[in-house]
Amino acid sequence: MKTDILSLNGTWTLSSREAKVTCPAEIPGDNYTALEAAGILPDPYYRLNEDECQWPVDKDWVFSRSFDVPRELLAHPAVILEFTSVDTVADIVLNGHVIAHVENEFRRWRLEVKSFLKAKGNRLEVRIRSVAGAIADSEKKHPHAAVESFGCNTLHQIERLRKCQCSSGWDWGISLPVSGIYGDTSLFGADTVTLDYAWDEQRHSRGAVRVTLTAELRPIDAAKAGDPVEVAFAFNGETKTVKAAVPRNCGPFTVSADFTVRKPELWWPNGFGAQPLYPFTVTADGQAIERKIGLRTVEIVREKEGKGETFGFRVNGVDVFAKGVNWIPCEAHPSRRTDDRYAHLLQSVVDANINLVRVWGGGLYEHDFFYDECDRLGLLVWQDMMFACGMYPDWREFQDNVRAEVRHQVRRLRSHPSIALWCGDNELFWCSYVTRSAYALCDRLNCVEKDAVTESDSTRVFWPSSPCSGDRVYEDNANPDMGDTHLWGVAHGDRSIDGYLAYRARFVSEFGFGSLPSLESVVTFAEPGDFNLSSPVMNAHVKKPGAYANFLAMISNYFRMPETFAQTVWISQVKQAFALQAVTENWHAQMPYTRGVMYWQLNQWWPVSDWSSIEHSGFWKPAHYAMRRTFSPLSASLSPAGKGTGRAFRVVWDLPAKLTASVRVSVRALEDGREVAAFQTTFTFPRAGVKTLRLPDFTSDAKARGGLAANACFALVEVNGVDAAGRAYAYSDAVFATAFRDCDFPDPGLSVADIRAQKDGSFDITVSAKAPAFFAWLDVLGDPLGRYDDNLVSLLPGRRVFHYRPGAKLTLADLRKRLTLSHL
Ligand code: BMA
Repeated sequence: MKTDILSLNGTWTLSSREAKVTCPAEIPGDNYTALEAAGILPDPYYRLNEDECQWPVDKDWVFSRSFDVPRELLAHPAVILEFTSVDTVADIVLNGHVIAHVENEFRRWRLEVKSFLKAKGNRLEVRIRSVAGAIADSEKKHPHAAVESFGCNTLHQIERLRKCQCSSGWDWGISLPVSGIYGDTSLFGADTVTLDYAWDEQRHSRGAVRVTLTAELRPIDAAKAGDPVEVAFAFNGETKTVKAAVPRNCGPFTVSADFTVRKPELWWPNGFGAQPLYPFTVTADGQAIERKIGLRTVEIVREKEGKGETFGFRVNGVDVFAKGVNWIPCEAHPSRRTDDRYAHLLQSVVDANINLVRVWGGGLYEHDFFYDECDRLGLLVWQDMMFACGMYPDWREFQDNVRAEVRHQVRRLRSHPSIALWCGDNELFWCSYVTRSAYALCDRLNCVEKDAVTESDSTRVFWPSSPCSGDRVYEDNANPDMGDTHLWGVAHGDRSIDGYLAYRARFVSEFGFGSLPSLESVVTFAEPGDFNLSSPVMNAHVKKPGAYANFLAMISNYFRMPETFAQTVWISQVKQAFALQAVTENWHAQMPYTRGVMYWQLNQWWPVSDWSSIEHSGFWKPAHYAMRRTFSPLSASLSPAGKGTGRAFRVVWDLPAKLTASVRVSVRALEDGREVAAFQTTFTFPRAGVKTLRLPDFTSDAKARGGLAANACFALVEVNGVDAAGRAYAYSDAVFATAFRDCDFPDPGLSVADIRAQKDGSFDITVSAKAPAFFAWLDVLGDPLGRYDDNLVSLLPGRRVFHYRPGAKLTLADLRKRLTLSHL
């Protein structure tokens, strides 16, 4: 918030002399969005259009506009031109003067421009070097640099540019190497200083939190040492004004004020309590920064244990099992990264009982709104620095550029209570493990980052890389006994999940299973003639080489082969849900050895076959419902606990409260669901923990199956619990003695018995089954944002009511027409 400010957002002109193109461009925004809106580029997501949309990468682009400046603004001793983000290598030209050369999408630029301004008819140009040209310029300047991409980008050596690394494609990403101007662009006035950053630091003691608020200020060029500056801090009903002066070196300086919050209401992660936020405002020189902080402590606990050490999150002194997900940028077009999209995705994260989101290092330091939502919703954030899967340059200017970027981003974000940890990168240690010669290079970059992070925020841990085993440990970063681990053996190679079930790790920060997008997404980019896995269009919409073969191999290992394209889509989604759930619940049940599981990945950046649990349209794949069930505070692991132990059911309770639980396991006939054997027990969890139940093993013991063949039965596991405050928790799922492909499933005769419209626009849908149904799935076509209270469930013969909340208004008649039911 600034008193004298002129927004320069709005309609600019985009042009390229080489491409002979001129068209309007909305700023904040990017060249692709503008070119598509002008009909110059086709929709790059459709069929094979990606290929036709690569030429802008070779062109230089100019964004320009004219503007007048109000007299009051020009009356200030300094007028600052602010760019939140310019992507990437560009000259900023004001009224014909090159006022800055910029080379980093992730830095903010504040330029003093008063001497170049006039009251009327100013012309501002941002001349952006073509993405390919900028890489080539760098190669010419530093021809011997050991820069390397490990397989994901279409633009060789994009690592030379400080730009969103997945913008030229990834193993799930379309190549859309955008150029643009993002965030707000404005002019504002300053008399002595600019107010650059504001943050808090907290000291917790019994019954009180001491909060120190700090402002970082930068004197304008005309300021002199000793010039007075007044900074006002308003927090918790008090305002404190601090008188300061421009320091002798006229460089940036900080001013602080202390406050005490008595009887603090603490901020908790999702599931552990509320998220009270305390607003503060810092004002200086007519400029203000407003933030909302949460009172909490957060630690990364690493204690010697066995062969290695623990790795886990502790918030307000309470251990939090991290139920996490990896986040990639939510759209390939920067202009379409809207608040609505963020809000939907993050609410979906919370609704799936997730408490940790990792902002992955190949994407972006996210928009402010993203972190505001995480604060509001109780999502811890694992924040990578933006480096991924490559070897990065180490020449001096590059390092300086990185240092400035990290300083900016950490200062910008550090007041968010959600941010729990800063991490150096994605898989750089891992990649340098592949080519050992890269250790030194990787180390130099990591040290620059570490210095910049710790200098900017001493309250949080800097975790060097994901995955890694600790500070500067380059050789041993796949160690299951230390640090975090990425596990990709199954999804990228094998076809069985058994390897994962037998694996134990401290903290699994990446693993995943892929699927096709739903047919409703497929039809947005493909025509019926393309509906074949090896068609050019379907191949263009999967980026991981061999992914479809992997899907089919895994399907054939667990399920019967699908016969139609539509069935292939559906079974690929079911196998993703099944595999994610089986593996995650197993690791969850290894608590507290394992203290976190973050699956790859939440969202999509365009419609594609990948590992996401939510589609580009916002649609929850079956996997998202499965993960919601898996991540419920009371859950069960239905997989074997380890070799030679027979089938052990483990019940998991991951909240700190006391809980009384009851478990009922009934073995039933597949043909009609009749019960042939049952086991029941009740016990108490004094606190979070895992209870292993040794049951008669129905997989190997025919008696435990009431004499039924192994492929003719299933077990229904029902877990219920009540905590000390009387809150009820429930979990139920089915488990099989053989692979699904070995079973002859009866036709469950699923039908909709009744639909009742509710006053609030939602519906109660009664589904009836004649025989047991597995992976029963409700889907209202044309409503990607619709939500069900539960989905992808096992049904016994009889009726069950599902609550459905449409994403957009829907009549009962429409619902009847569009509701579909599926099952295995
Ligand atoms: C991990 C990620 C991404 C990648 C994903 C799937 O390595 O960090 O780089 O998209 O695996 O391969």
